[in-house]
Amino acid sequence: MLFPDRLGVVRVVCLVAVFDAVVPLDTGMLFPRESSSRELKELNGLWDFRADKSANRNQGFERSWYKSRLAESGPVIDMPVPASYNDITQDITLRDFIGWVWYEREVVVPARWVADKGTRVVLRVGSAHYYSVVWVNGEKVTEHEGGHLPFEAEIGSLIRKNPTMPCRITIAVNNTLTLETLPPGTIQHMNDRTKYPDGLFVQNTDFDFFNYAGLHRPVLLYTTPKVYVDDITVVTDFLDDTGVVRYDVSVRGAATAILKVTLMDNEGHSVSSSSESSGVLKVADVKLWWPYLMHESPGYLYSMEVQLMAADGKWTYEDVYTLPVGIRTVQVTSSQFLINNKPFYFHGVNKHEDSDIRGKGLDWPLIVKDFNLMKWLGANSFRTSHYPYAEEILQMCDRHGIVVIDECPGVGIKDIRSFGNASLSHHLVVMDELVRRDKNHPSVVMWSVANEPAAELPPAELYLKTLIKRTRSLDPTRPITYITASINYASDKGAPYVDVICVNSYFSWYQDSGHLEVIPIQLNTQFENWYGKYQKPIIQSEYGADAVSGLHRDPPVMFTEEYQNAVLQSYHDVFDQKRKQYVIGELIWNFADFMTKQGVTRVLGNKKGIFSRQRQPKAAAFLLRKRYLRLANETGRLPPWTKYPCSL
Ligand code: BDP
Repeated sequence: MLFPDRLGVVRVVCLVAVFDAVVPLDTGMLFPRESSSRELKELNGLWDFRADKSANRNQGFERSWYKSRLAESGPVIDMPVPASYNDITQDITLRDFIGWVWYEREVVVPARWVADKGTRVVLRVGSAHYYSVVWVNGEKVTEHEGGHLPFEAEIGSLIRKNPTMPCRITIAVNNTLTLETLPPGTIQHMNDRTKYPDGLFVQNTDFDFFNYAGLHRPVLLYTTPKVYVDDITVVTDFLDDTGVVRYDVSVRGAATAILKVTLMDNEGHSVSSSSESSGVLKVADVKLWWPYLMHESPGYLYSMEVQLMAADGKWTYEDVYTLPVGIRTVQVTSSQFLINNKPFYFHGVNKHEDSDIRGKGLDWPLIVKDFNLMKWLGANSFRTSHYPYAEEILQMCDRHGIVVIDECPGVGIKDIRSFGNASLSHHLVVMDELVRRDKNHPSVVMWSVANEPAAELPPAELYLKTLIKRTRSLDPTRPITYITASINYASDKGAPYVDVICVNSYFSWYQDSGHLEVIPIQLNTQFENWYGKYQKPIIQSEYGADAVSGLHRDPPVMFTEEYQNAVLQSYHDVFDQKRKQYVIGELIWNFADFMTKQGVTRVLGNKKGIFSRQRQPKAAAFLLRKRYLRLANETGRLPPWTKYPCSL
């Protein structure tokens, strides 16, 4: 009822057939960048907005709200983009709204874009949670499933139909989660009239963060020539002092084009070039991309400029696209994670895209503050728990040398019905979209295909195996993992297929609450069991304890800053024994407090942050900082003169 007809869901009889049936994406998704041939117009700011509060949430479609201005079919309010809509108003029904909301904005398109038929005009939505339908001047241009990845539509011919008309963009977004969405959820209709008001339905989910919704990332228009660089793939390597950049450029709009590919150092000097659409660029005296704290100049980036020239009978086309390129390698052995052939130890955080008022909306002050905090903390890495983060964040990681485990939105997959064909088909498409978007980021060193799926259920092993196999075929160069919960040892069913074991555990918290003394034994057992069975390197991908900022008690009691510190300290003692063997990383849960759905275990959200939601440190932040700087000194291979003083 809440969804219009879905496009593109291929239904086949068995999971293996699903693998073959999902057609790989055949267009690129390069991040929109200005160049001498490409212009860009951001559509951030205020949009008209209305939630469809009709009983079946379908009035907007029934009455075709997209056909005329939204304000003509009913009242609208101001809504900032990018932002989640949930915390913007005082309306409790909007905060907890389930169903379609409608955004609209009129745009003045530069006259040249309209006049020049040799120009493509592309509308791009950075992310909209969860399901979106887009119209331009009342005509549908695209729809997209999935809340954390970009989608586009070419709208040039549409806006040329009537050049005097302003370009009216309407986007309907539905946050409903079903058994087949990612993450999954269920809608429950509360039909007992002795208990619930007429028409009440609720969204049930099995994940621990608020289901924020809306236009979460920038919406923009950009241009390319009709013949254009559609995609670029780079894979890097090095031998002694020589860097190796294997690349592949795909061109659209013409059968042939003349290309010039130039790799430049960070001062703009050409270091290698080619005129082939795919090939190998060799870089003498290569400057490798190194992680933060592993090298005195981390995050070194070259620029790959791709110039294209093409002609048809009437026109000539020129396109220029510049891609940042970091040259580095990643490998996994039975006990180590190697970056540029050197052991890398993950000392980092798990994050959320989450903050006051904006919810999951992209916010530059927040992004820069978070990077400053991560660097202050001595964190060299983070995991994009539990969904892909904004590309703008990954670009910051590339430049600052922050290593990323890139996770898809496969979180809360607990119901056996979410392991069926339709779910798997969609999950495969999401991995496709994720790899296509993020494949060229040097900071991304591993894919995570799911968080704590109920891997013990009968269909789960084949589901995970298929997912991992597909991801490996999309990107054979990066290791793959999924995140397991150590409390549920049976959740290891996908472990034979991963490269790195990632384990979450909350000893002395969800089990044996208050008993700090269990941590050394249980954590040791956890590691020995996993390594004994699989002989693969292990990352402690989550651990931690809730602490309400400013709550103190000594001896430590749960929810105080002292207890959070004590949990961390006990975990660290075990990490220090095991990291000499096969433990290759530790990621605290969580970087900052974050909002969740309401429930008896959450007081205004999850408080396992080492920073508050407003990014102020708890005691644990100082404990962790001391540790991370020490770890950087011990494992980071910095030359002695750049060692970081732990006493800071
Ligand atoms: C883990 C989940 C994470 C939760 C965390 C917790 O992966 O999303 O927020 O537990 O309970 O199992 O704090």
